[in-house]
This record gives sequence, structure tokens and C-alpha cells, in this order.
Amino acid sequence: MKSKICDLLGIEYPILQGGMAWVADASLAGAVSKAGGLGLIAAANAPVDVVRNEIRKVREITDKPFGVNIMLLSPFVDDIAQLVIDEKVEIVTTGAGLPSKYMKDWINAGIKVVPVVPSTGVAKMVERSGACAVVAEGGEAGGHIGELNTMALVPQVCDAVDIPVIAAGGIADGRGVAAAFMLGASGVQLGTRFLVAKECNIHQNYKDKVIAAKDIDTITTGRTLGHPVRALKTPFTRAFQKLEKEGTKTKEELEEFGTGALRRAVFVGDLKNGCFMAGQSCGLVKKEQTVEEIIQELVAETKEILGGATKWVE
Ligand code: TUI
Repeated sequence: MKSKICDLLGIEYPILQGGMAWVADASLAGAVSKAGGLGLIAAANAPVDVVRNEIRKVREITDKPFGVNIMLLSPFVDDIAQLVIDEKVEIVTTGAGLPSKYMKDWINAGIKVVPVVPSTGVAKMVERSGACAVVAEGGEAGGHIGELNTMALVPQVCDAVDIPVIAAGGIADGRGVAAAFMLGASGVQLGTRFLVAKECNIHQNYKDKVIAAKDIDTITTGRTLGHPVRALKTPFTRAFQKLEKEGTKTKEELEEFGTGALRRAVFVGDLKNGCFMAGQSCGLVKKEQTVEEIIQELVAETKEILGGATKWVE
């Protein structure tokens, strides 16, 4: 299972691990890269020292390429943007905004930049500023999402840009990977499936909740704040949605209500007050596995499906 993404990023399989905030640490990213995919450390809202430490830890796990995902709403974004240059990180993905301001410096430093985009307009914009590929992420994904869904978004982004497109949102098994290729993508990015990897250091309650979740068990909050976030239903997310519907709280009060909820899920496993970000594919995620097992299973399933794909046409 090879595509132009493999040559572009220097990886064996065209499978990226989502840069999940507070989740994607050196342990997960290192394991994914070691298994032949592209592991990503999530810089999230973390300060520079923490991210530098994770970058160095990945290099102890593997010599293979890995990347850093930069969350553009981070209060430390300027410092993180410089850190990836100083640490000679090969690949940067970005999320939750436009990376335009940093692109020139990254490209001059030889960094391959792969922004996550929610629309054709943003895809074209980042292509013009020098992105070498884009991740087109549909609203089935967990975390901060755009308006469009994967099935409609991916082929439109493929038509809009000349650089390779990586599909994300709703993909958790070989059927999703095969479908992404059929939509024109040359790679996939998965988050939710990797939440339950053995090498993923989130609280066990988080993993158990993902494994127990079915199709309708996610909810979006934050639409009134301009940044919708998909997460598993908990008393916290339901209360958040209720407050948004009532419209009695100011934006600042709502932001305050949401602060720290993801960390309560990841580190404390707080089933009541946590925000367990996950995508709609949670119902496809059935058990904990090592990263190696997940990647090998995805590859085997995809090969089997695509090998038999001609049965659908004469
Ligand atoms: O970034 C993500 N997913 C994330 S970031 C995150 S941390 C966070 N927590 C609470 C609130 C906000 C963020 C959790 N999950 N995915 C990539 C992604 N990027 N999805 C959507 C976008 C995006 C949206 C707009 C990218 C560019 C963009 O540009 C247009 C603009 O208006 O900025």
C-alpha cells in the first residue's frame, strides 16, 4: 500500500496519526512512526519546553520521520513555530486556523508543511503559500471541526489543489481507507482509532468510553463560540450544549466553562466533567491494540477491499 504521500514524507504506509491535543505525545507518535506511518506530536496549548522534550523523546524511540502538529489557537504558537525550526523537525501539520504567517520561515528551514483544512478555499490558500500536501478533515472527526463532511469535502479539495490530499474524519478501518482513495485522496489521517492504542497514554476511562461508544454517542459543542468541537456525550458536553441553546451565558463565560475539560478527560478520566474528544467513527473502534497491530490491520483490510474492487463494475 504505497502512494505519493509515502515518497513525499518518507514513510512506508500513507497513514497519519491525528495531532490530538494532550493525547498525541512521544509515546504514541513514536510508535506510529516506528510502525511505518507518520506519528505526530500535538503541541496543543503546551509550552515550548514540554513540546521540545516530546520531540527529543520521539527521537529516542525511532529514527523514522515524524511531525509536530501545531494548534494555531495556542497562546504559545509563535514560540512553537520557532521551536520546530530550531529542533529541525521534518514535518509540521497545523490545525484550527490559517498557518500563513509562519509558512515562509518553515519552508525556508526545509520543513514540509501539511495544514489541516476544512474547505477548498483554505486548501487553495495554503497551497499558494507553499504547503506540500493538505489534510482535508471532515466534520465526522473528533475535536475542532469545520462545516463539511468527509464524503463531500475530500473530492472537492482534490479538484481544487494540485498537491496531494490526505483524507480525515470518520475513517477507522480499511473500508474508510479504501473509500478515501476512491475519493481521490493519497493518504489518510486517523485519530479516534489511535486513542485506544496500547502506546496511547490517556486515562483508561477515556479508552473504555471510546470502545463502549456507538454511532450516535458524539455531540458537538462550541458552535456559538465559532469553534465547534466534537466529543463523546458526557454530563459536561450535554450541559455545555444546553447552555449554548439557552443563550444566557456570555462567550467568555462559556469559554471559561470549557477550559480544562479535555485535560480532565485525558489525565483524570473524569466521566462527569471531562471533554472526551472523539470522532463519529467511535462505533467502529472495538478494542485496545498496539499501534503496529492497528496499522497492519488497516493495511490488510484496505488491500483486501481494493483487490476485490472490480467486482462492482463489469
Ligand atoms: O484542529 C483540529 N482539531 C482540534 S484542535 C483542538 S484544541 C481546541 N480545543 C478547544 C477549542 C478549540 C481547539 C482539538 N481538536 N483539527 C484541524 C482543523 N482545522 N479542523 C478545522 C480546522 C480549520 C478551521 C479553519 C483549519 C483552518 C481554518 O481556517 C479558517 C479560519 O477561519 O481560520
